[in-house]
Amino acid sequence: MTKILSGWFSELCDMWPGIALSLKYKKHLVNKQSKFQKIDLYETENFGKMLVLDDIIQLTEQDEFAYQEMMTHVPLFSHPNPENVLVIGGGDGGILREVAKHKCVKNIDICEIDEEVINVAREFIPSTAIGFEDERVTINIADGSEFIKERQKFYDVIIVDSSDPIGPGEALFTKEFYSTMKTALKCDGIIANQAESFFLHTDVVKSIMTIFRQLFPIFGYAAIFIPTYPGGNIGTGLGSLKYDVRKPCRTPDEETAKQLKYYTTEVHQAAFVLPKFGEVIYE
Ligand code: 4ZY
Repeated sequence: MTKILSGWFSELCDMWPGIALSLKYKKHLVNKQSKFQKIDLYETENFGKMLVLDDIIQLTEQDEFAYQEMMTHVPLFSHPNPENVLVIGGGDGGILREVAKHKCVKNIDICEIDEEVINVAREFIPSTAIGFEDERVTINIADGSEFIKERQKFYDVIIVDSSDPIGPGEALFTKEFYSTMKTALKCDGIIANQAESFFLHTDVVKSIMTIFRQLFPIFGYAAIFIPTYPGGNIGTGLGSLKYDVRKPCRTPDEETAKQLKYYTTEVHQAAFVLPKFGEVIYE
């Protein structure tokens, strides 16, 4: 763990050189090494529990809703009748919690490579781990690319909740990976991924959009505001075989709308509108 000040966690990473977000914490509750990565969990002063993998913040209880809602509801409300949904990664359970809000969904598979992340979430972050409790969820501890070999043309929506393209996460940002994922989508399927910040990681986002342009007739990037990700923003990349991901074709019912804190039909559409300089990701 890298610390600048005692009692503060500082996120130093070569992907965002010279800038580091720091959070003050009360307790360092978990510090373990799994087969795949270092797992830390903090009780912060102001952002609730914070999950950190290999020294990179994965979520805080205070603002995780922004990422989980947008990663989930942008692809799902763009599809008229999503029944089979796959989440790759997402071991904290937050995306599952959001997918489960769609009553039309019949089957939710999660494919997480590191069981220890699920165990830590279940023990310490019940607000996201509640996603595992939905009876439509099946947990698969496996490599995503291997898992989908037996699920060809099966999914309506695939959500890739990855960490950053450094170390093990790098494979989840390649054309090879998305070509493989495409084979598991139905002919009108939609894929969404963690697509980094258009502000800080323009080249990474541009590369994702280039891959999606080559594989999907419809594609785009929706920006998300979130204080505890690098630069205070992140985005989801969308690739779609049929439906226009920029215009939702369903809307949250009254009960679901009450549970949502970030996503609205208006936010869905507005998230695709980038500042002028951001449009470079489509060049
Ligand atoms: N899995 C979400 C996530 C996104 C970005 C970063 C870390 C985690 N940096």
